[in-house]
Amino acid sequence: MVTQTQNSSGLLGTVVAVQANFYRVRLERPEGENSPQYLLCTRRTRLKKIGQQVMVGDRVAIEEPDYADERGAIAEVFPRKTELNRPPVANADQILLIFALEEPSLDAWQLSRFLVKAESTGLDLCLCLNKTDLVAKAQQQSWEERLGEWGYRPVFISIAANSGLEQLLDRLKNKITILAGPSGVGKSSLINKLIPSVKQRVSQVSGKLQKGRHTTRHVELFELPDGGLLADTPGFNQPDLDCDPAQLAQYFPEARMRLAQGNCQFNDCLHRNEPNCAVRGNWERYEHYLRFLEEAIARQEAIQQTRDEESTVKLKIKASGQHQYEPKLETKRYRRRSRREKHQALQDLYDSQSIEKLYEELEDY
Ligand SMILES: Nc1nc2c(ncn2[C@@H]2O[C@H](COP(=O)(O)OP(=O)(O)O)[C@@H](O)[C@H]2O)c(=O)[nH]1
Ligand SMILES: [Mg+2]
Ligand SMILES: [Zn+2]
Repeated sequence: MVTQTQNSSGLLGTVVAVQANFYRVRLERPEGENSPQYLLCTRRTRLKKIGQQVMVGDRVAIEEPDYADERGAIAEVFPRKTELNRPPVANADQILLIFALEEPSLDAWQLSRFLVKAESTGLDLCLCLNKTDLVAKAQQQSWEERLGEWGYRPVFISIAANSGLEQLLDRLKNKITILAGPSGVGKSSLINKLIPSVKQRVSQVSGKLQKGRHTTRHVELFELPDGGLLADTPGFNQPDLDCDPAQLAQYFPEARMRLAQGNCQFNDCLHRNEPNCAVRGNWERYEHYLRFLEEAIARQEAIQQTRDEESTVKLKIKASGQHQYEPKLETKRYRRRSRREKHQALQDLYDSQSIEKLYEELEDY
C-alpha cells in the first residue's frame, strides 16, 4: 500500500471551527512572528472522495498555505483519539460540567442527569460549582461532602469574586475540554473571563463562518491563555439519557465502586429486584439510578417499536409457538395503484420534466 503523505509544507494544525465547507485551523507552529496563526481552509477533493469528514478538534496537515490571504487546504486528517457526535468534536479529553450553587440553586436531580450524560461519553469529567460568592461557607461544605459521597470532587469557583479560577485553569491546561451545563450557571461568563479576546476573535470569523454561529450543530474551540482548547457548545444543554440500560450503572461512580468490590449473582443484572445484587443499596443516588433506568428502558422499547413498524416483515407466532417472519402485504410499495392514479403520476412527472422518473413510471404503466 502506498501511503499518501502529500504534505510537502509540513504544516500542522487543529480545526477550531467548521462551517459549510470552510475550516478555521489554528497552526501549531506559525511560520514567523508576523505570519498568521489561523488559516481559513478548504478540504482537498481527495479527502471528499474517500468520505473523510473534518471535525472541530481534528489534527490536520495543510497544503499550499497562502499567508497573505490567510488561506490553505486540508490535505490529511490524523486518526482521532476520541470522537463525539453531539456535539461534534474530535479528540476531546474531558467535559467540564459547570453548575451554580445558587441562582439557579443547585438541584441534585438535574445535576445527576448531567453527570450521567457526561459519564456516558467515556471522556474524563471535571465538575465545577460556580457562584460561591452567593452561599455561606457551610452550604458549600455540605455540597462538597454530599458530592464526595457521589464520587466527585468538584472545583469551587466564583467568576464574580475571581476565586478558584487558577485551580480550574490548571485542570484545563493542554487539553481539549467541552464546556457543558444548564443555562444561567456562568458558562459565557467563564469564557469571557478565561479568554479575554473571545469577542474580538469571534467577530474576526469570516462572513461564511459567522452565519451559523448560534445553531446547535455549531461548535467553536477557544484557545486558553495557558494552553488548551475550550469548546463552547449549546448542543449539550438538555441531556437525553439515550444510553443502553445495561450500561447505566457504569455511569454512577457509586455503582462502579460496588461492582469493583463484588459481583451480582446474574451477569445481566439491572440492579432492581434481582437477588444477590451488589449495586442495590443504601446510597443516595440509587433512586436516581432506578428512575434513569426506567427512562432508558422506555426509550429503547420505543425505538424497537418504530423499527418493527418500519420493517417490511412481520413476526408470526404459529400455534406450535414457532416464530416465523412473513412479508407485510399492505405496504405502499406493493399496493396496486389504480390506472387513474398512474395517469396522474405520469402527468406530474411530465410537467416536472424529470425524464428518468418518467421512464421508471412508464415501465410500470
Ligand atoms: N453572583 C454571581 N453571579 C455570576 C457568577 N458568574 C456568573 N454570574 C451571573 O450569572 C448570570 C448568568 O451567567 P451566564 O454566563 O450568562 O450563564 P450561561 O447561561 O451558563 O452562559 C449572569 O448574570 C452572570 O453575571 C458568579 O460567580 N457569581
Ligand atoms: Mg451562555
Ligand atoms: Zn445487580
